[in-house]
Amino acid sequence: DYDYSNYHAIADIYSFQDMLVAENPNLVSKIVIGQSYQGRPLNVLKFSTGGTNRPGIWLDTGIHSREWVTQASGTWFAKKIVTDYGRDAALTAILDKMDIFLEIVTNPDGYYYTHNSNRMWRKTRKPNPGSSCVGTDPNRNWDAGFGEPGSSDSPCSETYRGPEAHSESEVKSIVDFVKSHGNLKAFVSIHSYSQMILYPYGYTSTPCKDQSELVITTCGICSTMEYQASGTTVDWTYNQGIKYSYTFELRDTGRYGFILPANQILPTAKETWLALMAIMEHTKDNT
Ligand code: 0X9
Ligand code: ZN
Repeated sequence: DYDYSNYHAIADIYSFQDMLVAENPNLVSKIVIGQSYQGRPLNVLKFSTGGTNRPGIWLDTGIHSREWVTQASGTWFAKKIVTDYGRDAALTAILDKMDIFLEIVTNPDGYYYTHNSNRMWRKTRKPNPGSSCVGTDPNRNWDAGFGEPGSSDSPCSETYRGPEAHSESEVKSIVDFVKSHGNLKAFVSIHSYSQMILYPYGYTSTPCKDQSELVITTCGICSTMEYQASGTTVDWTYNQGIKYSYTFELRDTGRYGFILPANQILPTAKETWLALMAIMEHTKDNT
């Protein structure tokens, strides 16, 4: 049985996904939205109880590969959804109206690299012509304030934005999916660390037009910006018309940072699920 209280190699997470589909064929399917630079599949779990192109909720974890508590939490969310459907009234009501899409290993080449070479790797693993430095920051690569302050044009930077918007297959595959789906209503991109919920924008201090609604939905610990960051995922999804677009930053606030001890995985996943449920319910009630 899968051990949700420990960190896992990419092969384990991939087989977990296939098992979940095999055990819950009427609820879960696997969509391959593309492949990574090194050729790994970009797997998305689709949780759906029927219908055609129902309004959708997107969740992604691990776009920054070293943020291990996020992929681990994503795995737990997947199990939680199949456990709670038909048992928990709130989750059941969400899935009777909407589909949930969950990409757990959003940067698979980076995740593999964090297990086998450098635990602190953040970016993609695509080489940069003319530089010995590898990789692009997949949270600076989106076409939303791309190239503005809050990202770097240096391939050696941890926030290198890439040669152009959507240059990274791991990003472009989500872009293509979002556009072809056309009916996503919420989008939560999950990072660590700092324990915050962020809403658009990161690339400009101009408030987004839904700021007042985005704040009341969940907050507590919500804010915009944090620090300026351009080309981020949820600024792009918000500008695509997905109103409920949030970046989460999970545990902790810096004591362990990215190297969060495994005994904090379950508490992190459980507290994060409460915030996700609040956003998903609000989305359902306003869609
Ligand atoms: O800098 C990032 O990409 C995110 N933090 S992380 O430590 N996970 O890398 C935060 C981006 C959030 N957006 C804004 N700062 N507006
Ligand atoms: Zn991150």
